[in-house]
Amino acid sequence: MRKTLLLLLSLCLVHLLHAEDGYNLWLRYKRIDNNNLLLTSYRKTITAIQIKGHSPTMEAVRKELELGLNGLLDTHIPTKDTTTNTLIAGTREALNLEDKPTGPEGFLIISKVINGKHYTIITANTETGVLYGAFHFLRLIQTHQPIENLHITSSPRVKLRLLNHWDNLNRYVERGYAGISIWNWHTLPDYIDDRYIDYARANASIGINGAVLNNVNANATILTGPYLQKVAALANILRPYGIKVYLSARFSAPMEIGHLKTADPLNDTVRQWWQAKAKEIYQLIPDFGGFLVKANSEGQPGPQNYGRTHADGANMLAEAVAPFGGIIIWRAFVYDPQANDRFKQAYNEFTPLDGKFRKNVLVQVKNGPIDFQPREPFSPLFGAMPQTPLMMEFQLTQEYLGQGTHLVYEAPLFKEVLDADTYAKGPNSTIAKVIDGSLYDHTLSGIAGVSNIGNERNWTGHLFGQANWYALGRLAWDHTLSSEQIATEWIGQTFSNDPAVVTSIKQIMLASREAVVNYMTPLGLHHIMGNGHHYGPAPWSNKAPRPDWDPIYYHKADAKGIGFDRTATGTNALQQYQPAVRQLYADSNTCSDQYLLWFHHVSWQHKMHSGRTLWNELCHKYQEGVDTVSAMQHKWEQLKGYIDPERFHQVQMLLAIQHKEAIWWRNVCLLYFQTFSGMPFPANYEQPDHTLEYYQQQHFPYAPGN
Ligand code: GCV
Repeated sequence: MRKTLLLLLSLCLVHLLHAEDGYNLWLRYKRIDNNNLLLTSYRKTITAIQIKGHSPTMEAVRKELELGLNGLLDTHIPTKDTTTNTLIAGTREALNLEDKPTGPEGFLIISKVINGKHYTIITANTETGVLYGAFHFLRLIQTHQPIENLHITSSPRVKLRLLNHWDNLNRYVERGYAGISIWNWHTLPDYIDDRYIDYARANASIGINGAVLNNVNANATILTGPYLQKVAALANILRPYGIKVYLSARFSAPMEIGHLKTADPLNDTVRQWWQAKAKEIYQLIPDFGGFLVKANSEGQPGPQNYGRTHADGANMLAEAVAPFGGIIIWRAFVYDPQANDRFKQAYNEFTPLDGKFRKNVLVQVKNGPIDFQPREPFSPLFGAMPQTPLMMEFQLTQEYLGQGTHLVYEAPLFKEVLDADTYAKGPNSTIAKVIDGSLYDHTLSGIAGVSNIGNERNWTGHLFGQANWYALGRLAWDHTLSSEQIATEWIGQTFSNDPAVVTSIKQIMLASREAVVNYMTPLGLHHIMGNGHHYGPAPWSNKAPRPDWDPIYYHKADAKGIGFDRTATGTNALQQYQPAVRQLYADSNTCSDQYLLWFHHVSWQHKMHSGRTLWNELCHKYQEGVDTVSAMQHKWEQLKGYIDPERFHQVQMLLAIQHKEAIWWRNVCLLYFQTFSGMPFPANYEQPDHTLEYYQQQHFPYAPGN
């Protein structure tokens, strides 16, 4: 009896050890599945590993290759000098090679026969480059690519590839849906959680090379001595993985922690305070990246409090970090309740400052002119500030995309923006070229993703949130990759390389972004979610502390029609784009459906490209969104048995929530807009099963992330 119990217990333990809880992200390194031929060929090609060097970074390379290869090939690969079929990793200098990898972060992976012996060599100009090469090599194996005859050169197109954590010092994450902050400020600097190292590995594996540790709604305490010790401890962990730490700086810190009377950027004492602070930081963290600043936005202090400009503020900080090689990332997310259109504010405030920023300043611009909506036209700032390096800000955390419970693969959104043409220097002046610096010859370039990471076991709450983190890194490295390629890689590493599984999951992922647009904000609707928490639909909302936080400000529905007229007869925000872009949107008859209500107030009877009236098209799109989620659920159900039960079940439950909420969005929006259109729901669509009043009575005081 006792023996049977023990056996059962150990079986349970084995099961637990192998339970897939998502913690290992895309670095699972499971034995090559379903392909013995491939496994045999990999085992033949790599029989030993040789690592040149013992620095912390080369140790990271060694550990990762050992962990990865031993797991994937399910055999012990010795680390030693051996006669043949060896994987060698080292810098070009250490290996004394003639082959030339590119740049400080690029790598080269080549198969070579030397004196009749077969070698696979991973090399780079720097150790970080070697680490990136090692991760790439493991990715090849994890995604079942051939490795016998390699000649791969790769280097990042964008220089700064950052995560922006909106993490507060009390560990509450603004717009975070995956638990509390992974940074345990209370136990730092003495307690080093293993998770910090796994965070570094995951980021390095996709080329992320910087992390802004704290919320842009910043607390000055992070800049005090004790906290800088904690920041330094994290910097020490992340450094071997090529990741620099950055901090969000509160503009009024000289007053709050420096006890000065002002934070005026042109005041000498204030300048000296920041210079001394920078010196203090760099003594502790010699490779500190720099500061990210949200100023004069949503109540945050900034240079305008003193009648100064964004450039005055940014330049003061830039001057302080310049001697140490630091940079300033100054956000362009500004808007003013007095203005007639929030859309126009960032352009109006920033374009006059082009050419006035110091060399070590980047201006960070959100992808769209409003705020990370399911679909936005690109921000007109891209292409409008030729003398200033502009950094892209995407949002990984799904504040407006179903938060922690909806499966939305964001790569198609990122690609749509990066591939958009600004026409700033004629056709093919894409945003990708603005961002990677090539359009205007900038050496500084950057992409940031607002992190979706928390302390939940699987890091991102929704397992598929991991794919958005992954996609950000991969696109920042190479924005020419397609959403589909990135999805294929991620699925192969995260779930399985079985073609049937890859195809099904890919279909789900690739359909998901358009689905969320359709069931939340089709045809160019935007910002019609609940106030404050931003959870769920509330298109009727009209009581926010500022009009530009109210949905009614954006949809402008009335008896005549719906949409925001941003043409010359309205706010003329369209004027901020180049003529060729304006032309795309200016006429409501030729403007693509996707952006119609972003730029036009059109009648309910307006004839759409489909031949339907606007009202019927709206009903059609909302239904299409719901139907796509049903199809996603159906596809997922078919994967039962192909995916471990833990992750299968988790996603299954979340898809059910997504479906329920897609219906909620559809019903609420159509019932509410019907009060203006006065038109019936087409009979062939599902009819709302509650009244508008029912939905208006729902309240969500504890919705997360606010
Ligand atoms: C960090 C939106 C979000 C805020 C966020 C802000 C920003 O307004 O709702 O939570 O604040 O963007 O990007 O600064």
